[in-house]
Amino acid sequence: MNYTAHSIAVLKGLDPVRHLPGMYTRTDSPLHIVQEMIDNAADEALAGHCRRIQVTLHADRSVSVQDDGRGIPLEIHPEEGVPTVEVVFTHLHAGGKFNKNDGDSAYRFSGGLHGVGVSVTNALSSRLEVEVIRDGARHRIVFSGGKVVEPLTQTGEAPKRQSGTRARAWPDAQFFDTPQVSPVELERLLRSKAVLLPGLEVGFAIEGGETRVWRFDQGMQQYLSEQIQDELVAPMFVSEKYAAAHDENFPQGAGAACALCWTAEGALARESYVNLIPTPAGGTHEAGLRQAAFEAVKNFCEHHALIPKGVKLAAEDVFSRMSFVLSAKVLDPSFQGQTKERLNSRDAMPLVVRMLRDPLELWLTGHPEAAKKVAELAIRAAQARNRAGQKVEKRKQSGVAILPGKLSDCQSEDIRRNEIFLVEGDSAGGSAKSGRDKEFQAILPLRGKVLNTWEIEPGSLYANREIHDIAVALGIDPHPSTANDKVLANLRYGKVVIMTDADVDGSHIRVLLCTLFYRHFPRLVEQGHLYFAQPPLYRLDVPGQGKGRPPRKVYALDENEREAELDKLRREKIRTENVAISRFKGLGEMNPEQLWETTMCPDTRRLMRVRLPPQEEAGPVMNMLMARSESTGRRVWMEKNGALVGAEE
Ligand code: 0RA
Repeated sequence: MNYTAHSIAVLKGLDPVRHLPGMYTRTDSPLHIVQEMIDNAADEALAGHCRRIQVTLHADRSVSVQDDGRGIPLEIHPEEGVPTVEVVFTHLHAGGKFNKNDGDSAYRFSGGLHGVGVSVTNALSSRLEVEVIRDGARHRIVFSGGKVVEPLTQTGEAPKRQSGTRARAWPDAQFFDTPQVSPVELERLLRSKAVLLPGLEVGFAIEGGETRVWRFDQGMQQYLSEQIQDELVAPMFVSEKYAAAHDENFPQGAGAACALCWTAEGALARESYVNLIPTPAGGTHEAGLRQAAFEAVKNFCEHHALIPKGVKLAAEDVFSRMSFVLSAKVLDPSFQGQTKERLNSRDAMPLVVRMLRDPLELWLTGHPEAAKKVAELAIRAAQARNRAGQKVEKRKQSGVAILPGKLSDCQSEDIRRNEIFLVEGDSAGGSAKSGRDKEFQAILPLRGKVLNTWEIEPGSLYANREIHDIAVALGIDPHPSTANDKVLANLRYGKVVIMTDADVDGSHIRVLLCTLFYRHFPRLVEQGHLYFAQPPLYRLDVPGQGKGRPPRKVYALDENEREAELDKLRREKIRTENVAISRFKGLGEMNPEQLWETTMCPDTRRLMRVRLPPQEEAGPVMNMLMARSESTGRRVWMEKNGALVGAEE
């Protein structure tokens, strides 16, 4: 454990959790604090010590979770001077203390929605009882509101070989929107644990009601077969692969398991997990699966010359009829979205690609007849997509003037999918041009500062070359805010992305572009077509680590991410004193591949969509910011607030 005195002081008590529960868990229902208890038991199963987990929803709304694992350790904790079981339930982050740094420990990949552990459950419960059986005895400790009310005592004998833990929590209704744990959600969660831990028996009982037991000896393969009603195009593919010690790119044990299949029709079944935690909103691991499947099928098609002339396969063509269960193991996963149900750890994408692409390609090659059926399905999807694209192509060409010379346009005709990046400066424009996917991404480099158009008459806008080029590239004309959506009929890109440096000049250009769109192309913003790219703020230069581990660069979006990345490096036993951290100055500092991966690739970038507040609120603020007569004080405001308020993609 590498806790400094400072972090112990900060992390110790549970009062902060009771003060601001929303910072530590979801508070819509107690499900998530119950989930923490279940995750603990599941982690014990993951470590191979537990065969059965029993969960009971009691009539008084308390929930108990029982496992036959080793039993939470009881010995006095060397630093805290109280029994370890007490530490587990009373210290934030205690979950991380189970040897997360030890390369062999299964707990390295343990879940915990926010990694805060079961102490949060305790803090938000009016009562919590824990019984531990181990070393031939039964023991019990009881808490209330996170504080010990009955210290650890031995309550009886037990057979020598018996062991396990039972925790029963009474979630405190005052912290939750509803006091009730939804049995349906609980069931789904428990079933998923059984799916992901083959052979584990998971029981669920509602006191005075029904009981259920799940057990999947064939794990996700069995589960996926049960979910799919329709005929498979090819037999199911199943694979599991994890990084070995001293892997060049990934920490030991990181990797993925999956079962996948294709059906020509009917409902799809898609589920993904990270460290056994459900990710209903997908994320970077699913993006990796999609990429892996795409590359494997595409390579197979190319080797067998299956693709008809004029057809170009896209990832979506391969993915759209694919059902899967994906279980990724990622060190220190980070989640995104209001409900934290989407994985956004950047390295999960290349990780899953690495672990699944080659096995799938090998499998396709080994089952050529089945693989050809999959290929045909994807090719048909591509042809259908191309037909749909041709309809809009007409639109794309009609009435558009000659495109500006410095525009590097994309190839696709699929307007909804196409994107244009408005890039500050020619050098960044050059990187973006080589880094992009020219299939659907266009680049328009902008030279210097854009004109402040707040007080420019619509009629004289085009006198400015830059603005003329932007309008022509986008295929739309300036319009008043009262215009209807027909003014967007010839829009050539579904996403218009402003990509500027993360410095003062960059944010100034961002503001000027926002002003242009807000004032003169309001329907574009209203319809949600305008975005900001978010280039990373920090670069970490990690020196080479001896045999086979070359130096590498890691990017972090902000301070939080920077600290999380440093943590991860420490876990990989890399001395972070030798990691040079630089604050990023401009897009031009990144090479094209890095720019692609961090800022442009749809699966790994962070885009922010620009949203419009109602006109009557935004108007006066914009005037304050942009009118010539209002110059004082606004530069400061702009540097602080950037531009219009955005929300994540
Ligand atoms: C770390 C070490 C050991 C047990 C556990 C964790 C453990 C935690 C929980 C939480 C719920 N059920 C659990 N079961 C086990 C045991 C280490 C040892 O005995 O050597």
